[in-house]
Amino acid sequence: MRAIRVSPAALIAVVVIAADPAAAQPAGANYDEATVPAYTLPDPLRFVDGVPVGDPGAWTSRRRAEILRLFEEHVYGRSPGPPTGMRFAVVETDPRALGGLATRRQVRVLLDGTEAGPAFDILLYVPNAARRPVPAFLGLNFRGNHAIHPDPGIRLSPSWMREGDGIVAHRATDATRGTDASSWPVERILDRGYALATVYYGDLEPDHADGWKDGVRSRIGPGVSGHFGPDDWGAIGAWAWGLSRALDVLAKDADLDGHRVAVIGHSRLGKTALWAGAQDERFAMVVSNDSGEGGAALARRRFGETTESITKAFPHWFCSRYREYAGREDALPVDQHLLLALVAPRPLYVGSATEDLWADPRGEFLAAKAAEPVYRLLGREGLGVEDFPVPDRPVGNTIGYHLRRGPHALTAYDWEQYLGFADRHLRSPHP
Ligand code: GTR
Repeated sequence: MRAIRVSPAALIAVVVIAADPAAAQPAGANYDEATVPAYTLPDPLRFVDGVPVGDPGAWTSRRRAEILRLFEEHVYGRSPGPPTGMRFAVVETDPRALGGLATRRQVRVLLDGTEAGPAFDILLYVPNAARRPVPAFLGLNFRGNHAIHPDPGIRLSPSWMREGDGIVAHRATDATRGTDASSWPVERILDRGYALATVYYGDLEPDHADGWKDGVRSRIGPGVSGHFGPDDWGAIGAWAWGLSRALDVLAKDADLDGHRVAVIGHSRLGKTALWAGAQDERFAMVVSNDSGEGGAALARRRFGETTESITKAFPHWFCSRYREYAGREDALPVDQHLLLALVAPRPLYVGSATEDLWADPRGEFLAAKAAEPVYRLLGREGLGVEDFPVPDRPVGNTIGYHLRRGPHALTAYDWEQYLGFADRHLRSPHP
């Protein structure tokens, strides 16, 4: 081993850089709490015309629908309903997977009922030791089902992948098996009595500007005509729609309790989990991990990523009207606390990380806090704390929140909190 000489000054510089998470974030954004301008959020408990939402019935029957429509029209776009003719086939089963810990099932979902039509693959593990029907977590993954665990029985995804280690001509090779395992502590989830279902998000739509041409949006809904209106669905809409289609299938599985399925996602897929959970009330619990701008973080708070940066870098994620709000967040008829409020009264967990300033952890906490009046109206406590917590101290009640120490990632620590939260809220079987 070769000795490297480091001067004390260089050492200090290294320490300073390591202690300044903003240094690791994309440049050009505001990371200074002192310079965040004042903003006013839309009141969740007031209709657009200013009339107060006086009781739970007014929320459930009218205000909820009003907010959902605003998110469709201005942020994510409208999604079609379930497709006609959808069918699925269990293409592989192993009752003794992972050394006997779980039953593995792989399900091919044919969205228009034809082999040639749009399709996606569900990977499902059901813990063998758990009493049926089992509660489940469902989440989209970034690198293919085969990347969540080295289990050689998982079918290698044939779908388009972003270039990277082990990807050849945009297709996965065996070298990518298990490469995303750190985000998916599969054995731990199963040991805790939960099933895990996952789908590769690229099955629904490859994540790039022209991805819609090879995804569900070119085959189902308005994109079939080759034209998207300002409030037609974007990629997040398509991915979220896919989560609902996966739930359609999981709800028919006798081993699972379709009334106790939590939807989870990290980063852009955290935005997607929130939008899926907001629209589809069959999801019994919603988990957003480091979802940031366009997810749990307030758009009006000028900290980290902004509407301008996200709509420039990822215009395909949203409906095209959303771009009109770049630099004019105050003109948006919604903000992200209203998205969180759409989950009420169901349990909602928002996870942030100290070094993920781009996602604005404090803005995520404040959005959860600002969703609380809706939980209260519906007889739930919500967060139940006033102050932004210190790192690694999870807080909350029907809304959970933590600020994990560390970078932008979905980690074993995050999962521990989500599993504990699920234990508190999804434990007892649905009547
Ligand atoms: C970033 C994007 C974030 C977040 C992240 C991710 O580049 O700006 O909004 O979604 O990607 O999904 O990893």
